[in-house]
Amino acid sequence: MGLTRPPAATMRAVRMTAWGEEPAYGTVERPVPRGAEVVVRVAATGLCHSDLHIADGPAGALPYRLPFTLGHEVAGEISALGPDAGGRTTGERVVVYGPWGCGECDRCAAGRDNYCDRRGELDWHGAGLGRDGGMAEYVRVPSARYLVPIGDLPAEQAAPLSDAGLTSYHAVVGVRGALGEGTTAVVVGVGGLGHLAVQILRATTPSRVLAVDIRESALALAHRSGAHFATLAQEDTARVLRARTGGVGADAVLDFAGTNASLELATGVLRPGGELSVVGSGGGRLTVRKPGALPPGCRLSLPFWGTRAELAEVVALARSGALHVETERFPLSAAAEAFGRLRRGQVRGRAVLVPG
Ligand code: FEH
Ligand code: ZN
Ligand code: ZN
Repeated sequence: MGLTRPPAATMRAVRMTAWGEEPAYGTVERPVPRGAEVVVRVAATGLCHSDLHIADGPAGALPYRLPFTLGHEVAGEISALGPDAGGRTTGERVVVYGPWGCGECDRCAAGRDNYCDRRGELDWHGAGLGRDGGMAEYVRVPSARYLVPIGDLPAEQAAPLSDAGLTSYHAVVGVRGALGEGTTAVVVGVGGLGHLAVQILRATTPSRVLAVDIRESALALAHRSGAHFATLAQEDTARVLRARTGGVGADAVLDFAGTNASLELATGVLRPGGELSVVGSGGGRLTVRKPGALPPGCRLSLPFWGTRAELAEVVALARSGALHVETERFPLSAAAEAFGRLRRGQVRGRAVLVPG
């Protein structure tokens, strides 16, 4: 009698199965690691606006092939190691570095997979981005180099560090040269990323931190996160903020909205020689012209996610107690509710999905 293979183990997952349709909560085969791969048992996965862009985007907008599991902001513990995945142990608690690159170019070799030179050739961009991600009970990671130990950090705190935390940290690192003693940083948008940026600025620079948002609830979050001043975005906000800088303007503006309104505000607040970091993907437009509205000597950056080394630095900040992520917890099975709440701007801080 022929040997029969035992039935494959299964798991629950939130998957993109058709473009323009709500992701489906269903059952798929549980991943098994091959070669240098590592399987992580997921404890928490953050929900990002990019997940909405993927879920709501039309066919052809992204190079990804269906179906795949969403979730690019993942924490859990190592549950299985491929035969070539040396140096790690099962049970180790980790956060997953999400922007997987080609793994061969100079950028990937340097741990800057977020700026992989071959990104344009790939039909995926990382965990939950065309490859199966962590909105599931298990996730298969291509290599242990994408895993950062989190020690005893709660998974619900650790997961958002891999995207919201890392993206905010990378943006602050990019402008930190302008943020010495006596300077001012402005954070536009105090949501899942912005509230962490406020904390990271307070923990890693001597700057005064001013925060702006369109929601009253976000102003309270800004204050809880350590902002020296927080105000609603209104007609005269640039004047109000500039007054808080003694009239010289902000040495750095980190725009987590990236809309026409936020970019206009940033332009009106920026100090000559200041840094504008456009982090949010709000589709806003900025005219770069000389002479023009932007002050002389200003520098513009469009940071994307962060590096593997920076993820370890963010985790270390969080483990030191310098970072607290405001989260709203949803069971994985309630992912559709979480997506809806995020779409309606009704999530305070970061939504986190928890399997089981
Ligand atoms: C991921 C993939 C593509 C675009 C933007 C993102 C961000 O969510 C990463 O922080
Ligand atoms: Zn994201
Ligand atoms: Zn690469």
